[in-house]
Amino acid sequence: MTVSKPENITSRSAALFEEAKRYIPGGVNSPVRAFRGVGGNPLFFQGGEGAWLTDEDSNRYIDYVGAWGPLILGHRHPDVIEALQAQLTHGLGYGASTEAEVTIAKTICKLVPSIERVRLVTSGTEATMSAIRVARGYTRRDKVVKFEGCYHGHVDGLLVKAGSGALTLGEPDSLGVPKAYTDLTYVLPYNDAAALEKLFETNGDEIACIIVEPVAGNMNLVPPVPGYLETMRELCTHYGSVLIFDEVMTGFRVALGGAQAHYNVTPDLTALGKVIGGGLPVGAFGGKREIMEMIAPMGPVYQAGTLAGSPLAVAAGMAMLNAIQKPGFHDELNRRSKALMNGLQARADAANIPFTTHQLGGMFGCFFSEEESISTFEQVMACDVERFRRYFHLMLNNGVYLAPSAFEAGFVSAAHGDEEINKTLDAAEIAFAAL
Ligand code: KE4
Repeated sequence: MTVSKPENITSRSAALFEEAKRYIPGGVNSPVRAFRGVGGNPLFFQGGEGAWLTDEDSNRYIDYVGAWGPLILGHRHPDVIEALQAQLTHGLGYGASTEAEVTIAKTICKLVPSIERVRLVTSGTEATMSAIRVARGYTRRDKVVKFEGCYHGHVDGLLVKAGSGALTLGEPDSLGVPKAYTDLTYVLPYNDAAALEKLFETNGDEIACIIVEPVAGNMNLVPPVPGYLETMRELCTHYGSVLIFDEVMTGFRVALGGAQAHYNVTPDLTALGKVIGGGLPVGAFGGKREIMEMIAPMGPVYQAGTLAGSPLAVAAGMAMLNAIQKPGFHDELNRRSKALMNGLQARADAANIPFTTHQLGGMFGCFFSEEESISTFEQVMACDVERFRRYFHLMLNNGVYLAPSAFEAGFVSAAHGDEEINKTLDAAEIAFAAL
């Protein structure tokens, strides 16, 4: 595509961004890509290989976004490419069932035992939206509990104090969402068990469900404090509410069985996405058979999707799920992520930069903060976002592509080897010295 390059444009990415803004709101198809959280023009990428991305000006970067989590094997893993090429010889999709859908459903139920029945959709948003609808249908209740800083996709009733792009834009509440919807949504502080107990004492019998990121990854990375998830489980069991773990990001990433396996807390429903699509559009929601059988065509809760279970997307997802089941996969991913965090911490300390890290499996979070650890939305919001912005661009200029927002987690893939980790730490040493 030839894009006219006005005089003052210094790069092809910038030229493409100017062109994009003439046709796409903000020039992007998802807000966080616009670099509003870090300033400057967004990069446009021409391709990726392993742990590396190449932008439209042929600059190469070590990629810690990984398409926001799906690419746990890195870009263009041979198993995924091969699976896609094989499916292409049969077709792109039929709007009818295929054997591959049975295979991936069986695999998800095997790897996440709390999931007895699962329905595929085409995004994480659809997964969480559908899980909430079936929880409301099952309990015949309307109220939903979510947490400040947690993001579950752009579901109308959940865009209140959302994380991720909504937080990055500094407008946690979204216009266009009727007040009537958000009147049904309680928003509580994350990691505050007392506030949750208090709400259930007064309103437990009207609460259809809790939806939670069992490890918050959309206000940067904030793990649950000990006992927090267990409290949710006890309250939902006692009051007959449905506990929904939104594992769109944590699923298959913090552990093979997700955060629910890591913390040994069993939700009633789970939302999945990202990794299960191998980089193509797949989401899923599933859980207890008695709840999931409320869904059409078996039950009265309607849910549907033209491209649900797309053979191409399922082929990519299955290739990825097979690869991550190899013995030691997650131990090695955890080791590499830990090595990266330890290295960053050591270099920040050496440069006397207040810096805090969290890491779990192939996910990590870095904060410019004096705090030993970060466990609340308030602590996240008190971090030095301006310093993060400078850090982001210093790292970018040294060939490392981090999430363009202080409110996002980072992702390590199996393709991030010693070379990539060491180059990242070298870039960080330069960056910390300049902060
Ligand atoms: P999608 O509808 O974007 O596929 O998934 C929504 C979603 C649901 N739940 C969790 C825990 C999520 O993290 C997400 C989406 N994650 C963001 C990144 N933090 C997607 C990036 C974007 O919005 O462009």
